Amino acid sequence: MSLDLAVVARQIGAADTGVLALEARPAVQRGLAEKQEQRQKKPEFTAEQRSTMVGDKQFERRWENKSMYDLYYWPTPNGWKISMLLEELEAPYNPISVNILKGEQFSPEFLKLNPNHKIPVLVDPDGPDGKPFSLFESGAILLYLAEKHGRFFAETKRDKYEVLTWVMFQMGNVGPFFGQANHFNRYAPEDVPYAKERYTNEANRLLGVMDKRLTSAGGWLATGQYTVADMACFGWVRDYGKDRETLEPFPAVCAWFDTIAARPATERAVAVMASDRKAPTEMDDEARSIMFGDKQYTRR
Ligand SMILES: N[C@@H](CCC(=O)N[C@@H](CS)C(=O)NCC(=O)O)C(=O)O
Repeated sequence: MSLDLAVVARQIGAADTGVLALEARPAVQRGLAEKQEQRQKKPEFTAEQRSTMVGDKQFERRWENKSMYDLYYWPTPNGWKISMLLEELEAPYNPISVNILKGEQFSPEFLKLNPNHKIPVLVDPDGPDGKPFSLFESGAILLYLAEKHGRFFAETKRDKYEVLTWVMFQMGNVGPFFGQANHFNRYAPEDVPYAKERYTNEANRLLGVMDKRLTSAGGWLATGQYTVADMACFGWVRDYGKDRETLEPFPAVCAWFDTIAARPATERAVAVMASDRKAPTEMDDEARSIMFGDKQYTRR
């Protein structure tokens, strides 16, 4: 995997001296100057180019550009939320692969960033106090970035709490229940009809709540415009509603979903590491143990 203990240590402020000394080396300075020149010629990178910028390259880029975020990432609904926002913001970021099917989330380096061993994690080299700042929990990351960049959030206090309400709605309801519905419908090793029915009913109930809200609130969940609350829910609807028939009873959700899916930023965001995603049928026993079995439940 692309995690480097020294890099992580630096990001979270537990700096490793070997890493800090690198900046001063002439070869590194030359490399940085060349990269700076290239950047001036071609400042924008495609999502695909960015997704390959791991390891040394990613490390060098951190020195160059204090506004370059690191996004510890895997292409899932919780990961997409953050790549969607970063792409909308056109903020420079390094997507760093954390292959959760291979157990990379359990590495000591990653546990320092998120003791709950889940993606996404964002590291801002220029945190609120000017020092590197690391966050986990996708809702917190969305709100942090939206506030920092002053976009996709709110101008007034009333709107701010509308956005918070619908972000919390996603974090407390949509994520957990859609997640369980997907688990029992697609991944569970045995058929558990009661669980399938309960979580499918809950997911559909939540789609109904969203449908009503979108109908009465101008086509967006929170404030009548596109905000992080919509981004938070989009990936879950995309995953749960893979089979379009699931969404058809909810026309306002369908319209909302298609509008967001068609945004160029969304297209770029969901393309990041897309080829690494595995269907449930492609998961081997090792991946199942990591996600749902003994490896997942080892106390760390
Ligand atoms: N509440 C967390 C949930 C994050 C989450 O469940 N991430 C999953 C992928 S979507 C993960 O990393 N799972 C790995 C594991 O549980 O070991 C958030 O919103 O950030």
